Amino acid sequence: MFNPRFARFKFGIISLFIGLGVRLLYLLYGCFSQCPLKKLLCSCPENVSVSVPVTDLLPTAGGESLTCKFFQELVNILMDYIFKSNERSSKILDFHHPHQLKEGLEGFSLDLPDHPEPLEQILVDCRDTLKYGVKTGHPRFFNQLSSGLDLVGLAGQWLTSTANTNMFTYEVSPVFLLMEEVLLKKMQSIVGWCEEEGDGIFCPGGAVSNLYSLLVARYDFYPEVKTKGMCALPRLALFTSEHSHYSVRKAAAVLGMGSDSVQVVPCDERYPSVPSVPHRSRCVQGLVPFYVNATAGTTVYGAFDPLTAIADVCDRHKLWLHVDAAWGGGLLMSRRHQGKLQGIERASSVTWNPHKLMGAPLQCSAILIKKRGLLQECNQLCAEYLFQSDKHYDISYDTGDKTIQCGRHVDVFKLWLMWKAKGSEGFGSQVNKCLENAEYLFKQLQRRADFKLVFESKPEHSNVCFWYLPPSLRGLPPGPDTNRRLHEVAPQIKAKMMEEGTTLIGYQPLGSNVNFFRCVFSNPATQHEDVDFLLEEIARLGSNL
Ligand code: ABU
Repeated sequence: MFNPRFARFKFGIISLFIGLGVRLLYLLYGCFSQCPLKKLLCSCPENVSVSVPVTDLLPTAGGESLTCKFFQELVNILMDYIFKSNERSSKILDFHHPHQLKEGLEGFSLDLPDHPEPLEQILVDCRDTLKYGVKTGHPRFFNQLSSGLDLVGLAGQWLTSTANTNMFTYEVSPVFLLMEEVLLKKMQSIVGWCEEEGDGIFCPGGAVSNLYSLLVARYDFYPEVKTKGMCALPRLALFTSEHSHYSVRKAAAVLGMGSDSVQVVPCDERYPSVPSVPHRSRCVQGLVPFYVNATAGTTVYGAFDPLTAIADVCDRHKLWLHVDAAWGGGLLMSRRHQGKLQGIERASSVTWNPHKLMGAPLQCSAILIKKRGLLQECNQLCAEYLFQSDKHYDISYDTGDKTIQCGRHVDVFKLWLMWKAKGSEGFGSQVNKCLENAEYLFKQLQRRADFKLVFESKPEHSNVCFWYLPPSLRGLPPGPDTNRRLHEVAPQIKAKMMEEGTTLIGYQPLGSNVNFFRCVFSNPATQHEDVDFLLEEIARLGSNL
């Protein structure tokens, strides 16, 4: 029924918001017209042509105007991409098969020329590279644990590339190394370690972080391994759940223990059965147990291993406890969800990837080691051309010898800058939003007859796993034949999805579960309307299967 008082009230509220919006735009314009970026862009000459060779850029004398123009054009290309990534109607990908990209498309050629191409062509190459790539920042990209495009993080990444330095010594990375120390201390305190505890390093991805944990754990028990190798050690055993990340097995193989040294702890639906984690004093098939990996946020199900119970077993049997919180670590930023990692403070090492749930641009992954000094002892070789002991500053900041790398990318600045821009609270809200989206999807799936959840209980993380049931499979009795047909549904829908490029989601089989979709939320740009779109799109693409 029409209520004139309510209508006047609504009109008043709408007018207020429009008024505020106009003022805000005016204010932003005012700020922009004063801002250094505007001044820089406006100082770039308009009449400079980029149809010249790259050799005319700086450091060629007088190359300032052209350099400025080149970057202005590049910024335009990047801005166009960023705007498109945020437009729901734009495609996430313009899919082509590898042979098509290799053959070349509309002037875009991967071949490397003998003669220089003009800057104009270089800019076209930049644009085309983005055109045929995947917009992982699109609100409807659900394919990977890392998604979204944090603009402050992007600014940080750009600054890092501009600085173009190496993280091995303080003499070439003074500010970045101190930022790394600040970040590691902050993350260690969030994990729950005390002031005197904690060491770590940022390294290239969660798999490498996990490899570090195994490397350092082995060194802690058997320091002779560094010089004598595996032949000086008993055959070792390590433990990890069947749903843990494959990098644990890979690390065992890389480190010469062999992937057979990994004892896979079976899972009861989502969780490992703790009692089967072993005793260090007792050999398991002739192997000596020394290390347990517990996962905080499994890759597919987003499940949290029972950390406290596993820590009890590790304490009792003096085993190294590593927590792979590559995916789940972000939940520590949320007061609402951090309790799911109860017990992580008892870990001897932790993997935590801010490039996943915290949205830092790829890549940004930390290995945190509780015992200080171990990383350095384990890895240092004191190459004198880099790590001279007679430098005039505090050489403990030459942290490069802690790593297994020599050259190391600056992965910290973007995270440090994002932390400044959001504060810890901002990260907390971002994480909460991702998990709220997961809960929303879960509720939608509960209501629909054309989808089936893999787990009936509420998701712990932002992973939601489900099957789509096409009309031809609805109502069929469960059994091997139905399963065989269901197994083919997700790949067929995914193929169509990639061809159409409207959204993107991953699928996989796991254990006895045939191919199912895994939706993950880590992009704060995603809204409920995108979740609704995803379900409608899967139903549309699968309607005739
Ligand atoms: N464990 C690396 C990330 C895998 C994923 O995005 O699904």
